[in-house]
Amino acid sequence: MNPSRRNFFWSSLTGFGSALIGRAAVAQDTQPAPAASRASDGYVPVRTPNGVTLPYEMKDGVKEFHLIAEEIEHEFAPGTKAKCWGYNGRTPGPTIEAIEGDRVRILVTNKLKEHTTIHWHGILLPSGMDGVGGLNQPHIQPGETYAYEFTLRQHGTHMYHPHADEMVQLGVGMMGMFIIHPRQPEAKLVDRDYCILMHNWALHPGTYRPDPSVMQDFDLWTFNSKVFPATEHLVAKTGERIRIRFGNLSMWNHPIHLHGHRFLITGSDGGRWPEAQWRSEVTEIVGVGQTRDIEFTGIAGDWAMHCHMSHHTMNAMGHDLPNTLGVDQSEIGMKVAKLLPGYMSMGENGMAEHQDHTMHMGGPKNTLPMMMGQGPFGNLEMGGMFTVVKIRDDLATGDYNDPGWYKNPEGTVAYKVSGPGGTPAPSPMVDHSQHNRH
Ligand SMILES: [Cu+2]
Repeated sequence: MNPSRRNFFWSSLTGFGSALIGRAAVAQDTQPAPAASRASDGYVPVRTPNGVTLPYEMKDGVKEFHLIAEEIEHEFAPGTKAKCWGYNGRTPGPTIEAIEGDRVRILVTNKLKEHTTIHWHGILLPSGMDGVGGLNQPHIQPGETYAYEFTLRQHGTHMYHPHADEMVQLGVGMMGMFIIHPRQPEAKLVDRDYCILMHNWALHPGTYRPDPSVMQDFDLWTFNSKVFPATEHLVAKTGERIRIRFGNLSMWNHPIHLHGHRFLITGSDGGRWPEAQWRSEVTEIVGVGQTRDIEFTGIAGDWAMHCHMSHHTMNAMGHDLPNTLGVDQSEIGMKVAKLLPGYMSMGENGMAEHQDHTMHMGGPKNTLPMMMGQGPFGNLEMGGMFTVVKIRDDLATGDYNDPGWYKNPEGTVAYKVSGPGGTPAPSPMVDHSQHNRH
């Protein structure tokens, strides 16, 4: 970014500069794919995978946003829909994005059948704007619109959610992210800026509404309310500096693990940390109610990024299965299947076979298979909080389109040496176009 140009935007919080930023935000909402360039925006707009950024209007120097709390139909992945609650037709609600020093007004219209409020999680503001129903304000009744208005006195990765009937309203999807860019240029600039809000859901097999009373035994673990393989892949160019901002409004802590890179933890809802506090990690726990920013330089490849709680990368499953590992069940399995069509136990040798079984065995209605996803080499056997970070040499700046699977350079794929399958096969992903040039 060009700091002098950016200073121009900061010095003109009303007027021309801000109007430009406002248009970019609207454009990003209607076409979520490309982020505008730094030069025209003053910052790299945050991209919310599977989501959108909330547009705003400049009104007398105030950025005015509008959130509508309402019931929605949400698809976690093709095959599972549910009646959830969210904002502006989606869960999570649109990402609010602004700059330190901005004055913001957020109108909140309640189209639910019970009262609600919004709490601006981690944001420094007057007590009466903090959104705890009964403590800081009267509840927003059905049909009412309230205005929250405050000046942003900080930067960082923040969240918003109701502070009214919290267990229910959060449990069925009401939440969003609130990103505040710093007023001064960051010492180390990023080229791509992603945000992912994590949640958990108890959508019992065969049902259509998430059960908000569940405390621990959740069925669906989501990045921006999607489960793999419906989670959007994160795309970047080799050598770019990438930031991913994680927020956690679920009921578990999530150790987020990125393959192929060492990343730095550079910030949180406390803003961007002083560089001396940055830590080098490959896994970082994002606790309940916390946010964490990670930054790294992209290395070419297809890299898994997922929660390391292994049940959190599975979709709906029963957790009270008898442990049949090492037990030959062929005879008993046939007997049970006669009584219970579609019966599937944990396998004798493991559960990997389940992804293939789901091709021919019907599960309960509106329920995803436990393991899903196809890669270039076969079944991924994943679900839930899993996605792929795709980093490519030949990507244009600001191009967020899915580049397809990585073409591994020759000699860089694990290969079979021996086994019952006969002659070792050559790597299926050799890039012959590259090979021919050598
Ligand atoms: Cu997790």
